[in-house]
Amino acid sequence: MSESLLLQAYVDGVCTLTLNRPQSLNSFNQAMLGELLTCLQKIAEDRSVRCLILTGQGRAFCAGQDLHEPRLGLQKNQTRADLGSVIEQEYRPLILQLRAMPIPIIAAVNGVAAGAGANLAFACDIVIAGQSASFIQAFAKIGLVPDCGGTWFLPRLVGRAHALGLAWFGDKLTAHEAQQAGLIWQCVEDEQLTSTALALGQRLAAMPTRALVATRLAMDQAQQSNLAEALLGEAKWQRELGNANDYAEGVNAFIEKRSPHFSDR
Ligand code: T3D
Repeated sequence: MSESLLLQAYVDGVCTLTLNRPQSLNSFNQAMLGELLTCLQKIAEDRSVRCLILTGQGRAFCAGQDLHEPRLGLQKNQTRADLGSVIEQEYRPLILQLRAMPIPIIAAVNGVAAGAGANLAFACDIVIAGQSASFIQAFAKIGLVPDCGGTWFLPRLVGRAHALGLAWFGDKLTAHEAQQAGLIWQCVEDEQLTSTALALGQRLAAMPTRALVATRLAMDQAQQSNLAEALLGEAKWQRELGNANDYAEGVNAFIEKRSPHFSDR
């Protein structure tokens, strides 16, 4: 029986998904792309899951597209795949699904994250990495532009000058450098990565999920708007959240000097 390309574990409302092609540094083949998308869609519907952690099996997080995959047609005399279609039909839905998840998402980057693998991590809400992890915008080295949202995420995370440098030179950025550059939230000891990710996941799972997700959406929308529009956007979110159970629960818990129990999603 073939082993699953995606391992799943559940603890206290936190789901951990582990990319499981360690022999190819968890690079994406068509099957793993499909499995990940389907799994995200199921998790989005599962109200018992309040936080998602994405990580990799073995010594890598994800090395991007599997460059050995026969369907790319890179062998002599083969017909080349239309990469535009691969991106449109497989990677784009995956990134959009991640960004639309109704729960917070943590990338626990356990090793090298290259190409689409790096930008998969940057599509997550909080990125933490083990000290021996690294990030590589590998695209220019093989004659491509950053995909999986790299052209959108990188300038927003580190500004145009840094983003272009990262994309053109494709140099390896250590986890520590990535943290210094503001690309990721936290760099931790390798041995602490799993426990830190789970602790953050449990903390987020106990928080008001709808407000966390609304914050992600409001920030993304504010990037496209002027201040007046952003203020209106905030009013729209507060109107909606102010009518939700979690707001009343949070305020009541404060007044009654007890821990809140949030349940909205
Ligand atoms: O193409 C499309 O459909 C469009 C979509 C594009 C999205 C993309 O992601 S483009 C970018 C693709 N990824 C890369 O270009 C990264 C290629 N890999 C590397 O540069 C290096 O492997 C790493 C920097 C990630 C790690 O280096 P290192 O020295 O630690 O390991 P290694 O020896 O290079 O690799 C170990 C094994 O993993 C090796 O297999 P082997 O020789 O032991 O049997 C290697 O072939 C395999 N591997 C690593 N990356 C990939 C891969 N196999 C398939 N695809 C990979 N991307």
